[in-house]
Amino acid sequence: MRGLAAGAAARLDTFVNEDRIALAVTGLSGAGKTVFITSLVNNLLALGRAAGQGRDTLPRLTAALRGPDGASRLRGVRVLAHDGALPAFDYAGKLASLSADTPAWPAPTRDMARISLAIDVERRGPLARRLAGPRRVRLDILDYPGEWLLDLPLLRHSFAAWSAEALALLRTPPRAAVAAPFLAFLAGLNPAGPADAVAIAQGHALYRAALRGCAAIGLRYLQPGRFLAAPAADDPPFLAFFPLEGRGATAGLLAGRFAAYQRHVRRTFFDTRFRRFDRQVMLVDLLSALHAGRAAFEDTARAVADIARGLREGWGGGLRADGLPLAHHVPSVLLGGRVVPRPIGRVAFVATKADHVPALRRENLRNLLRALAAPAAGGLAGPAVSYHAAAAVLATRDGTARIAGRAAEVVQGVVLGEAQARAFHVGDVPSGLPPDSFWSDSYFTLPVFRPPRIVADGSHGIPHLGLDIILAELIGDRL
Ligand SMILES: Nc1nc2c(ncn2[C@@H]2O[C@H](COP(=O)(O)OP(=O)(O)OP(=O)(O)O)[C@@H](O)[C@H]2O)c(=O)[nH]1
Ligand SMILES: [Mg+2]
Repeated sequence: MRGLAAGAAARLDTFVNEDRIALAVTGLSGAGKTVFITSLVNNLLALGRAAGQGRDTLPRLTAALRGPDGASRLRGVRVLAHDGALPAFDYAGKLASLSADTPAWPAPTRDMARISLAIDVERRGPLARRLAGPRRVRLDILDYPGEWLLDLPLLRHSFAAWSAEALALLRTPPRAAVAAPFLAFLAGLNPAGPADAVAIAQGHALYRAALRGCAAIGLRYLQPGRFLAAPAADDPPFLAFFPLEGRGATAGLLAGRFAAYQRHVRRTFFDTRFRRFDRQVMLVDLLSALHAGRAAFEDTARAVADIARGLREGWGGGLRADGLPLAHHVPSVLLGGRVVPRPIGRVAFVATKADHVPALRRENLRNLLRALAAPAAGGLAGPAVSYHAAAAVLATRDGTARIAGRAAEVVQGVVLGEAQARAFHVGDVPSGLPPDSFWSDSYFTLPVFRPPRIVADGSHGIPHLGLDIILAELIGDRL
């Protein structure tokens, strides 16, 4: 009896005092997800450790955490033990490489990973404080590849419509040159002929090679995203498709595989994982896209717009009409703990690595991102969408230098492998879709800077630009 009462009291305590925020961090490969999460965790831990005693690593979040008396309501932050349901985000390993004697950026990651923090906060009002204990907010942070999101728009299409769109793109430069072997294969294939397993396997391999070739020249709008990874031994047979126009046995077979793939994506990603997020960060490396040239930039723009649209339709439930019986809904192992599905409440689009450009250009960068994403994401009832230009790890200082006889705003940083800081004027950042003339001045450079010195024990936080504003915007309301 007493046990039952204790159990009920514990459940009541959990219900009243615990909250859970599921924050998904995504972006195409190299966008800066791993660095972003490492810095975010490090700065939250440093802030929690200081508990109002001065080391304010995230000023705007601190402001959101201020109680009516002006004092910080933050009582502590710690990393929760991993529950093993998903690969753990290797925070210690990433921090070790950033804070090593010779600091290095963490290596690229491929899989999704999760880290959970416990944030203890005092309640806002004096009455609430008297009636209930401090709140425990569990922040689950998930790192997942944006390439998966690029598959969401694919769910909207029939095989014929997808094929027509994909092939029209592949036949356009610069894709056409990279995809030449696949296009030649298609030219020799009779869609009305019998479905030949060997030819279909060859077509699939060539299509995959074409997508990877496109990725190698900086293109980003590549579907399905899963084809960019090396083929795995346990790939299901329905994955082996490629776009094909026309009717016939081969086209029919490929359409069947395409439909099976759509069901698979819906079931494994959309219906289970995707629905559990309630806050979303979408990181975009616009500077690298500008650096890679017009075709790569336009491809990134298309990817951003499509992802924004996919997220929006996810928010609105527009893609969920799969009609699968309940038994097909795999229980979520993704975020662990109590899973209470709720719609995504807030989304932050972030242009990353903004420490490559001085302050004025950062504003342009933010506006450029807004111009790319807002037409697809904005103007909706539903989630609050914000736009940012940020650097999760600040590797430069702003400065001025004389360039061609005139004072110019620059950033000063040490290029990886060099010893001395140098001034960089990487190029202009357009504040909206770049005009044609932008692409004729090909002087946009993008050095890889050495990460700053970071105190390994995590007590000082990691210098950043704007991480606090993003956090305040995304989770401030729930703390
Ligand atoms: N200067 C600077 N460089 C950054 C910053 N964030 C990321 N970078 C650079 O971008 C590279 C990629 O960052 P990651 O965090 O590994 O990117 P990711 O999205 O996790 O990439 P994948 O794991 O390959 O998908 C890093 O190795 C750094 O060179 C930043 O805030 N400032
Ligand atoms: Mg990564």
